[in-house]
Amino acid sequence: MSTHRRGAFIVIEGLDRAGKSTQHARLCQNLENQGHRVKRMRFPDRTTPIGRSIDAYLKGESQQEDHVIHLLFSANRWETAASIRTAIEEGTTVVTDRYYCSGIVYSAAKGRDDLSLKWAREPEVGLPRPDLCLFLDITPEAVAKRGGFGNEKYETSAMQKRVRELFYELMQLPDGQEIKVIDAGRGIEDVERDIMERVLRMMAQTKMTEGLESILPW
Ligand code: Z5A
Ligand code: MG
Repeated sequence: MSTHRRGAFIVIEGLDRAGKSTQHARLCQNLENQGHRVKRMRFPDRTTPIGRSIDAYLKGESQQEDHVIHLLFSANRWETAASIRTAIEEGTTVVTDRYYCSGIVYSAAKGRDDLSLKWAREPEVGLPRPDLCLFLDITPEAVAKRGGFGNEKYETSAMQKRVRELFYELMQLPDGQEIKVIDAGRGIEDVERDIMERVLRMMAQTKMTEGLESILPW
């Protein structure tokens, strides 16, 4: 049996302004302080040609058909898939700010009969599967205290409410296994401590000598 230890694959997910980017930065720093090599990633990655199309769409500078933008978000993950696997194989821990759960729920939240949760998940099948997905949950009331919505496409209260419901629906399905809910309505340090505890527990429980799994079909 191989004794080679791979890196871990950790995802921070959650609602708009739940504090994902804040906690992503802190988690990466905390892991580095403990001696881990860390690769920081975020989705959408707005720096690639596909990412620039997504950026223009989110800012309202261009239009896209709902299925098309969905597939672009997915393609934006697929263009990084090989680099995630390589980093993890080399022993680097990869931490991403949003990943495929956002991809599924934001598109499905549009409420089209021809864009269900199941349809939205299909293009993600085969991507690297996270060891742990931390869902930063916050109530609409608590998020309202963090200032008004921005100007991007999905930043409306109706959309955010539906997104939250769909995140909870996703957790009841097989993908729910690696999703852990974090109460993100608390102070930054409390959330940070909770996240670090969950990550260390996962690292202790996961067989890091076995390869990373892929997202499976339902
Ligand atoms: N999207 C999609 O449709 N399909 C996909 O496949 C993917 C994404 C990957 C852009 O995402 C949009 O793309 C998003 C989903 C969709 N649409 N929406 N809504 P993004 O990740 O680029 O969006 P963002 O603007 O960077 O993230 P965010 O969700 O708006 O914010 P956040 O990262 O969760 O929060 P933050 O920037 O860390 O914090 C927000 C503010 O709250 C800030 O002032 C902090 O200082 C403050 N904060 C943070 N934590 C706390 C606590 N604990 N207490 C008090 N205040 C706090
Ligand atoms: Mg963010």
